[in-house]
Amino acid sequence: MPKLAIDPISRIEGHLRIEVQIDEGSVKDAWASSTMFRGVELILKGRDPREAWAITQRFCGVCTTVHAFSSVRAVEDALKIKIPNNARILRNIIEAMQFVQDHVIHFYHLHALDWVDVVSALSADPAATSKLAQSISPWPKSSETYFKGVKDKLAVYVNSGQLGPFANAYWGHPAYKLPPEANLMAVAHYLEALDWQRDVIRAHALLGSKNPHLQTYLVGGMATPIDLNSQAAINADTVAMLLELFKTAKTFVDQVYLPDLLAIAPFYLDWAGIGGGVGNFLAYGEYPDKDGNLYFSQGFLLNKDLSKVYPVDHNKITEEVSHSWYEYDDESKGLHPYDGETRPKFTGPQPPYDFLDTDKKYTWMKAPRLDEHPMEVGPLARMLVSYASGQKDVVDTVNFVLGKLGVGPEALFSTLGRTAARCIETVLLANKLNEWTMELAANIKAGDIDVHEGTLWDPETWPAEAKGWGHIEAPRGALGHWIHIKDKKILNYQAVVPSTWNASPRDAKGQLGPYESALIGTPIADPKMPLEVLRTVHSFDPCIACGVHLLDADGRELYEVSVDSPTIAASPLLKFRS
Ligand code: NFE
Ligand code: MG
Repeated sequence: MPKLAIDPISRIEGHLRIEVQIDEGSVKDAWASSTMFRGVELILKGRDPREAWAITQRFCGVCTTVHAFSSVRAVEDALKIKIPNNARILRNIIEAMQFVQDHVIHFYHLHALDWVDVVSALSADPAATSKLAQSISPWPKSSETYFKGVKDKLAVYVNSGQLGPFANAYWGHPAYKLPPEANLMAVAHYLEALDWQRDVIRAHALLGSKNPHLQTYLVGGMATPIDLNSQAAINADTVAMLLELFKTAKTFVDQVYLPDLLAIAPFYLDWAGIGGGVGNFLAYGEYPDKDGNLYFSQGFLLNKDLSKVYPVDHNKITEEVSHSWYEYDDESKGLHPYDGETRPKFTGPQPPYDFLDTDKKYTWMKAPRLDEHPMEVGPLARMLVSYASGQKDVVDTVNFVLGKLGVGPEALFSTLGRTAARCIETVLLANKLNEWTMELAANIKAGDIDVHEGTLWDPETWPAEAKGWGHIEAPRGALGHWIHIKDKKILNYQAVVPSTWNASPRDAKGQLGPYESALIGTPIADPKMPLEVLRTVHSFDPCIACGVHLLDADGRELYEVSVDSPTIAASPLLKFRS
């Protein structure tokens, strides 16, 4: 059977290689390989647990904030610290703003061009595009003149041969189905979203001094002071600016992102039957209210069965390495993150090579499992777990979208379902931003300006040894950090992140990971232009930087990296000393 390798898959963070076996026009087998290797966790050992967030946040520059939150929560769990109400609200606001920005960027800048043919937009009629845009949304940038301007700008790119962000795509591929006017409208929104995301993320600068990598996290709460009489603290002006930014955020989500999804999806309803994947879905849940109830539910589903939500027991989470470039003493089973080991051992081919030896080890991703099940995590997992749990906002919004598309809940188990779920949760969180900011303002008005629990800050108050689990929902899914503290220092630290779950390779039992499983059955019109593979892989929003990291318990020097790489597929160039 012919095999095909796509390396690197672009429009993602980091380096991902996908190998597929194609027969009779569809994918028969698939392998996901992270070709990138990093070493951030290495420097955590021996450090003060209170500063781990500042280092772990650097796992990734795309999902900023999430590794900081997971880290402070892991320490808080270990030391039994309860954070003040205002800190909870500030965390919800920062995290939800991260989701809203990240999901819009994903839809327009990382995923839309799998569905939108930019070159076709050049044959659009601006008047008809205006009519289309006005028929689906009250968004004001919709005149004929406006769309003519966008078309002219695009023509300059294309005619000069300098496609910029629109280079390296399969323009004209038969799997593109949108009429030219829908393509032009989507290209206009692609460009608008670039400006929008830069503007609205100023909310992070207000609450965290900068973006990415906010600076106001703190074990025990937040380091953002609240003081109505200070210009250097959260005050009435800050609240007013946040509300204004969140209005801008919500308007774009409601009037551009959601209408675009609903306008584009009907042309691709066949993708509601493609890309279902492992069918098991895990969500840790997120966004606690003042009583600790989560806005998005926690739980897991098995075999696409929405009738039963199972409770999550983190003690049943393991990581396996039977197909990963690491060593365990016994590779027939996984290790819980508290006992986690990361002993890299690269055994892949040296370049140049055509294909990886996928019967053996073939990736830098470990294989996380929950009670030995591979799990999909991310927006679809969150929406399904909340939907199956009866969370009203989720049920209503999911049903609204399904109704508009004329499909049932079974359509969610697909590439299109994954992309729709991301939009649905963005709509919900864009609403909550305003609500949580008003909740914060009401607390401040009532005289509650507490943001940090200080009594357990002093390491002298800590037990000699403690372990903790910090979890959060990151934009790409369930994220956990596990910390083992001994004598006030970090003894062991492991992160099991969303893209590790989704980009997981096979395990010792031969069970495929979510990307791999989702690719099977994908139709391929032309193996030389595997657009369809990109659609399904991108629907997960891969981030390889997050998914690969390393901890060497002994602090040994582990590897040398050759910098004269002829390609950006780095792993075959790694040379190990030990
Ligand atoms: Ni680097 Fe991340 C998110 C985390 S993905 S993007 O969302 O954690 O694995
Ligand atoms: Mg890890």
